[in-house]
Order: sequence, then structure tokens, then C-alpha cells
Amino acid sequence: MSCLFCKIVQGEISTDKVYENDDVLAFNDIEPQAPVHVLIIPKDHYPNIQKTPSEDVAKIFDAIKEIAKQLNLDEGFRIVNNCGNFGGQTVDHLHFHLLGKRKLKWPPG
Ligand code: D5M
Repeated sequence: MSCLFCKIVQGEISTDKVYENDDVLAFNDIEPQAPVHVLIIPKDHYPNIQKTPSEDVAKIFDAIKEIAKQLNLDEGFRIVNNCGNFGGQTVDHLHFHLLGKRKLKWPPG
């Protein structure tokens, strides 16, 4: 298995875990772009959102809402999915970035 995030799911690579349920894992990004920068991933391997069943996407978003609550992101937050080459995706296992605890700029680069 060569997928970095699958190795994290399997416990072969350690991370700073923030949240976990049967289907979803969330951990702090290794290169944080905000005081809160969490990655939320499905435990099953899907390379990107286009290849992910909608039910699984829904489970991830349920988890994101719960994590945002647990981290008290009451002042707002941003959810980012970089998809494919032009989207800036570097890890080919579906993941969403949850960024918060600072005022974020728009538009992104
Ligand atoms: O985002 C991929 C993200 O994955 C990027 O923000 C760094 C992060 N990353 C890479 N390796 C690790 C480990 N081992 N722990 C935590 N975070 C990690 P993308 O949207 O594909 O550009």
C-alpha cells in the first residue's frame, strides 16, 4: 500500500489525531496554514471527490460539522478540497482542509 493517508489510517504513520469515527479520520495538517488546520479523510481510499460515493461525502461533512463544533469555530471557518493537478492536490486520497481561528482572505491564489 503506497498511499500516504491509507498508511495514516492503518497506523503505520503517526499523526496528531483530532477526531475519529467508523468511517472518517481527522488529524492536524503537518503544514498548518491557520491556527486550526485539520485534514478530514475517509478511511476508505478514494483518490478524489469525483470518485467518491455521495453517501461517503455526506459522512465526511457530518464529521466536519462535528469537528468545527468541538473546536469552537464559532466565528467561522473554511472547508477546502484541492482536486487534481489544477486544484493543487498533492495527496491522492480524498481529503478536506478545515481552516479556522484567523480571518481568511479571498480569493485564494
Ligand atoms: O494537501 C495535502 C496536505 O497534506 C498538505 O497540506 C500537507 C498534508 N500532509 C502531508 N503529509 C502529512 C502528514 N504525514 N500528516 C499530516 N498532514 C500531512 P493537498 O490538498 O493535497 O495539497
